Amino acid sequence: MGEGGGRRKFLEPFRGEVPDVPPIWLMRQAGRYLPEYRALRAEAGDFLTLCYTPKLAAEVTLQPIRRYGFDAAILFSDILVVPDALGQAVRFAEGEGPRLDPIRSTDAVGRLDLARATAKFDIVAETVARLRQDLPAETALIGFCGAPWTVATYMVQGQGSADQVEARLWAYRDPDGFEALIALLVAASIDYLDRQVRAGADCLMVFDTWAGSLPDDEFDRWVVAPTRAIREAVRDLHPDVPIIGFPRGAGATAVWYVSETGVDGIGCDTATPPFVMSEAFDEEDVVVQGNLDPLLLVAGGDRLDERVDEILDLMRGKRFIFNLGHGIVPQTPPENVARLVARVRGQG
Ligand code: 1CP
Repeated sequence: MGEGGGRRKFLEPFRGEVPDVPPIWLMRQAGRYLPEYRALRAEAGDFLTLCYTPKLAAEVTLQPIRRYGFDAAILFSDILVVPDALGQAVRFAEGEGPRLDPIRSTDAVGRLDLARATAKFDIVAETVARLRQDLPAETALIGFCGAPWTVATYMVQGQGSADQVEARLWAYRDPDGFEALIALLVAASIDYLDRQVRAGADCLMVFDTWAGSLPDDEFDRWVVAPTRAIREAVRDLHPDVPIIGFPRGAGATAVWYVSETGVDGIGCDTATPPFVMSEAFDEEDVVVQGNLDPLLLVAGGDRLDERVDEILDLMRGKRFIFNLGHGIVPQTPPENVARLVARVRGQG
């Protein structure tokens, strides 16, 4: 943990404290809803160039901190940096989302290379190091990776998909072959997260956006087991650095996910009712984070205030971090974000 870590409000819930006002940050708090992001993105041209240029990636990370003073900054990068670094070229076509040449065999997994990935991981670590210098001392810095299952869904499908069919079928038809891909991603994620912490990240988050597409037995093998392996390895290396898991769509299985993986924080998605969020994890030693609907942040107005108050009331007295239930969407009016932050802090 970086110097000054003791003063970071964001970390208090992980130390067993319950601040009167919960810490707040938002998933995708840097991004297209901010005019200053769009300007910098146009300058960088390609999205991955932005991710691999420490000066620019650090600047994008800082933009929402300057505007809103969030309690945590999240490294600006993407979960698909890992497959790109491993040698499966990733392209971000304008307005289309990511494109990759699909990997569907053990041979193709064998052509990926963790040793060569570290050069690109180090570029990201350089962004983290810059940020730790440039961020206000009271702002925590969150590093992250995609969970092996979610990253694999993009690697196997070759793009984003609604139902992750290709990865799910490969996992059923050839579990040992698919396991080779997951094992490589576990090793790569551990190495990547370790470099981020050594460069100055105070907390880590593992995004499992597509955890909810798996039935329980497959969930255990492809979501829980890899996340536990990452959690254990990173805890051995950095016992004081908390990890937040985000098994989006896990529903009632989220409690099982917490107890089996040992994550220190649980990100609740939009579909989790706040009264469940406030009680379901009472038996677990875990900080709860969530879960305002990102579209309510687009709509704004009284409904936004009412829902924020409802979540705050239900989570009072808990170890809680205010966040959305999924990332900010591009059409979000920046002034609604300011309104949300003020409301959570009792200033609006
Ligand atoms: O055109 C642009 O400017 C790119 C849009 C964009 C941005 C702003 C992408 C492409 N990635 C990001 C940043 C990003 N992605 C962050 C930065 C930190 C932050 O402010 O939160 C993080 C943490 C992510 C993580 C990420 N990328 C996830 C997991 C979280 C989630 O939102 O579910 C996933 C699934 C991705 C893949 C991805 N990257 C980008 C897009 C458009 C997508 C989704 C593709 C799809 O499923 O179709």
